[in-house]
Amino acid sequence: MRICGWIIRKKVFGRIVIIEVSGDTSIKPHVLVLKRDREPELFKLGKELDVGSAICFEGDVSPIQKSKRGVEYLVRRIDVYSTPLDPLPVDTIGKVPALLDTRIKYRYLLLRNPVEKAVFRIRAGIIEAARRFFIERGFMEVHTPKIVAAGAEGGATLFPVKYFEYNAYLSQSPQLYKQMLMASIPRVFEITPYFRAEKFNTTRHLNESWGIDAEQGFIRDEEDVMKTLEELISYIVDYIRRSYAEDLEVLGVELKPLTTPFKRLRYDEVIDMLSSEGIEIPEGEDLTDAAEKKLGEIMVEKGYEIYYIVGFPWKTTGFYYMRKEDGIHTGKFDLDYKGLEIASGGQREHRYDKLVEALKDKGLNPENFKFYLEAFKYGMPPHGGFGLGVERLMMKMLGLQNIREAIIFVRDRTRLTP
Ligand code: AMO
Repeated sequence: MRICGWIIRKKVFGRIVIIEVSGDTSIKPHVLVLKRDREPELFKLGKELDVGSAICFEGDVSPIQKSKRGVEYLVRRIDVYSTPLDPLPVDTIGKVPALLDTRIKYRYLLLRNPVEKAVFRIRAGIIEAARRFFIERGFMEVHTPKIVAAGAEGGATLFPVKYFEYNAYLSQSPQLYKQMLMASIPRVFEITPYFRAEKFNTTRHLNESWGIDAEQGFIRDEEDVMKTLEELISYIVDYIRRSYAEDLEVLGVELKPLTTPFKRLRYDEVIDMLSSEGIEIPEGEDLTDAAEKKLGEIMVEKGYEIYYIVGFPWKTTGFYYMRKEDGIHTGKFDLDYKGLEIASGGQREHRYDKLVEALKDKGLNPENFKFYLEAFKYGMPPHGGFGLGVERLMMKMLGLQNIREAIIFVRDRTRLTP
């Protein structure tokens, strides 16, 4: 057996050297036990090797297993490929805690630590699960442009890009494109970055975050979409519980399965609940972060960790949501998990004339959305979809306090490197 990785810990006890190697074949380290009397050459080499070195070893699982930290090996050969030029700037076994700033700067090194690695193995598992879920249900994976001429989620959060002689932006959301595809493919999904020029520095916002987006056609109303989303999330949670049990254990996370259907709360009901707690939401405004948090506390107390908020008033939503017959409410919903919005979506307006009216009503110029509107002229079915934030879902599944713990390379208000 030949295993490769990095030395994350080394201990010398008289005639024994114990080396822990973090590789990619297991979440826990491989423990190399080198004895002076048994393998004198390797013992000598082991004593000299620095923490941080990149090595490969050949050996077999030892018949005696004493270490609680990982599987012990009897070693026949060690090849050293690279040794650190400087002492490591962070502790890759996590004994010496580092400030968040340092952790973000050196996350690519910290990933040698099983705890850190588990977070991102689970992230990969979430993406893997989502892809399986959609494929099993006949959704087709698509890729839409990330350099765009118009945004769907409000002008203030667009990053401008110079595109030859044109003004362009980085895509905030695949919204317009996934809707246009409803003219030909009734079920699509995309796993995509969102670029948002939000200036605030919070524990729940990134300027480059990732979303799991879906759109489905021929729906009756937003309930069809909510069913897909709740099934997706419970599928992801089950998949991680089943396939990443060791990672959850390393993180000390007890991930509870979720039962569907999720609880539904009406927006108006939420406003009343918050009001009786002394939090007033001005008429027609979206929930603030503090209001969301408070609602989360109330709901967790009632036994609901995850719940929908439905029936958002038109005043609070994007232009593309379907207005209900009362003219006040819409088919927009949010999905909140322990007091944090992790997804939003809903039924869209698919009727050309109403959509043009909606753009104007929101003070947008239909001319800028011509390419999008065109798609609604040729047999657009009723449709809806959602965007689920990957990092926010991770925060709540794994109990991470800051969204920056859920992405390897962070893009926020002050970080453009590494
Ligand atoms: P929305 O703007 O609510 O909806 O975004 C969907 C989800 O994406 C995540 N998210 C973010 N996560 C971290 N930092 C950010 N700056 C950030 N912005 C968004 C959140 C949020 O719930 N087009 C619609 C979706 C749809 O209707 O299909 C949209 O983008 O988890």
